[in-house]
Amino acid sequence: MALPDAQVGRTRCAFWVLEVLLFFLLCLSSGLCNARVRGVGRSRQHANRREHRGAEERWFTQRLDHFNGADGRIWKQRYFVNAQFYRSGGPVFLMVGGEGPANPAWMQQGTWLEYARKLGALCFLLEHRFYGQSRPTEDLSTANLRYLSSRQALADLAHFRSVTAAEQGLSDSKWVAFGGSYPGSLAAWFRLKYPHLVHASVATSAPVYATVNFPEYLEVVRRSLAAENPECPLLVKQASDTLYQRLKDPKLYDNITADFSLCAKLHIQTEMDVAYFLETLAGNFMDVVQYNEDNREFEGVVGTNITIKVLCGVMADTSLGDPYNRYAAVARLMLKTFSQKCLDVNYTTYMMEMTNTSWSSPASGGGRQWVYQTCTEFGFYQSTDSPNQPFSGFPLQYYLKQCADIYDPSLNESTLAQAVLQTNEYYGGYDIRTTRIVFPNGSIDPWHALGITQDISNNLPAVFIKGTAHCANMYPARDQDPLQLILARDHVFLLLQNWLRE
Ligand SMILES: *[C@@H]1O[C@H](CO)[C@@H](O)[C@H](O)[C@H]1NC(C)=O
Ligand SMILES: *[C@@H]1O[C@H](CO)[C@@H](O)[C@H](O)[C@H]1NC(C)=O
Ligand SMILES: *[C@@H]1O[C@H](CO)[C@@H](O)[C@H](O)[C@H]1NC(C)=O
Ligand SMILES: *[C@@H]1O[C@H](CO)[C@@H](O)[C@H](O)[C@H]1NC(C)=O
Ligand SMILES: *[C@@H]1O[C@H](CO)[C@@H](O)[C@H](O)[C@H]1NC(C)=O
Ligand SMILES: CC(=O)N[C@H]1CO[C@H](CO)[C@@H](O)[C@@H]1O
Repeated sequence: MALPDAQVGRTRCAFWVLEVLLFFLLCLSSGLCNARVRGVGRSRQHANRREHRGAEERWFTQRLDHFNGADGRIWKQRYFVNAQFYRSGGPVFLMVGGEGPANPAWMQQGTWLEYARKLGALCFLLEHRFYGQSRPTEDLSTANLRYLSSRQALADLAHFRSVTAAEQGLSDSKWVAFGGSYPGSLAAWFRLKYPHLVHASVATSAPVYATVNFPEYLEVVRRSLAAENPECPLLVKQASDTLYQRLKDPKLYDNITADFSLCAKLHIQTEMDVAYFLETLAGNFMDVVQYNEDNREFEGVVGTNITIKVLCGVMADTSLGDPYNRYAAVARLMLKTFSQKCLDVNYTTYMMEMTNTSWSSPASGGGRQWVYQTCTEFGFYQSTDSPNQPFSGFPLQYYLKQCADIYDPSLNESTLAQAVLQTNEYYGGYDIRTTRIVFPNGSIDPWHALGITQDISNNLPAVFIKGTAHCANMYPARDQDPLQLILARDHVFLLLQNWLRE
């Protein structure tokens, strides 16, 4: 269930995920597209269940700090190779890892391999530093996390690309970067910052614009629910307002405990407890919208048959009582779907897990690291600070306080605002200036609000996929794929084919 970036910035395509979910979706990514991660604490990490399946893992030596020539410390970064489609003289495809363990399932399945087969490409997947088995430091202390940033990750990619090309005679080959969600942004930025190393990029569902507060995420959730049934977000709003009010009356805690099948009696001590509880419940809707009908057969993806249609069906079902009762029914449905007996929401436990700096702690699957990146580079906080969205009770301050509580009391709104400004200054935000990057986006994916959604130029096209969610075009094709999705995959292929001739 929930992994932590929900709490702070849910991204991720479902796929990287190897972990298993606990109860809402989980997805602790495994890399490419990351999903949201919430309640890391509450998620269990069986990571790497499938870690060795198929693809052989290899290790590459990297420097800890690419930006300090006086620091000679090194570490080993994990990567995977698939040479099965390679034809001499063909391009090299590099899948960029993201905020979770790299999922070797990508070496067996996925649209990019289809492209590789047609184009004779050699395929690599490089795990992101500080995630999965790519562990540059002995633990995840806040001091060590200073070496975790998108800039260091891009320098890892550049070094991997240069050395691998030199060693394997691939220096004259055209390298193409792929990624979805945060790694989609990295794929775009890799081309932007290292144009001599990367010929083209496919940046799927990529949030290229950093922003401290991201209430637009929930606005898209509202629109995506409304597209199913205009009443649906209104009913959700009534329900969450009612719940928010009831949380103010301790006499109702027994009722709420029973209604939402909580594992322990509701016990509210701080505003953070309230916000965490409300955010967890809203997470049911956020996850379902973000991954609506994404390919559920993909190896490693948390599969469920719960779609926007199903949730809105429950919200409209008058036999379940008033909207508040239906909202509780949604929560119970999600528990049942993920075979959970009860809803374990405890902010104190979550904090204990998020502050644990051990590589063996539950939050080391990516939650502690990703939230650190949101606190120091991107923000992306999916707050309720907009009147045009249906949820209540988890404002920006709730997320900012976590940065201070988890990492360092000196992290506050102004330090993050500065950092976000610098991120956009460094990469250009929406105003990215380079060539040969395609930006596929799904119309119902809440992340498209921070993505490139219109062609910037002939050389920087957007590919719009009506009716799909986060990273849909990266999954293997299915019979039931909508026409738009099929066309989008073909469109990206034609672009690649043309670009590789240039
Ligand atoms: C709370 O639960 C009690 C006992 O089940 C029930 O009688 C009462 O109506 C409930 N109150 C609310 C506001 O749901
Ligand atoms: C949450 O967990 C903490 C520490 O494990 C415990 O002391 C507290 O009672 C729990 N709160 C609830 C509401 O269960
Ligand atoms: C989802 O699938 C399960 C098992 O196949 C089934 O029992 C359940 O009714 C389905 N739920 C929905 C909402 O379709
Ligand atoms: C951190 O997590 C590990 C693994 O779950 C556990 O053994 C250790 O006691 C935890 N450390 C703290 C300080 O809670
Ligand atoms: C934020 O923290 C910095 C130190 O890290 C401090 O100088 C500044 O006054 C703080 N700002 C606010 C708004 O608390
Ligand atoms: C949802 C969304 O923003 N979709 C955009 C994706 O890109 C196309 C351009 O190809 C835009 O027209 C869509 O609005």
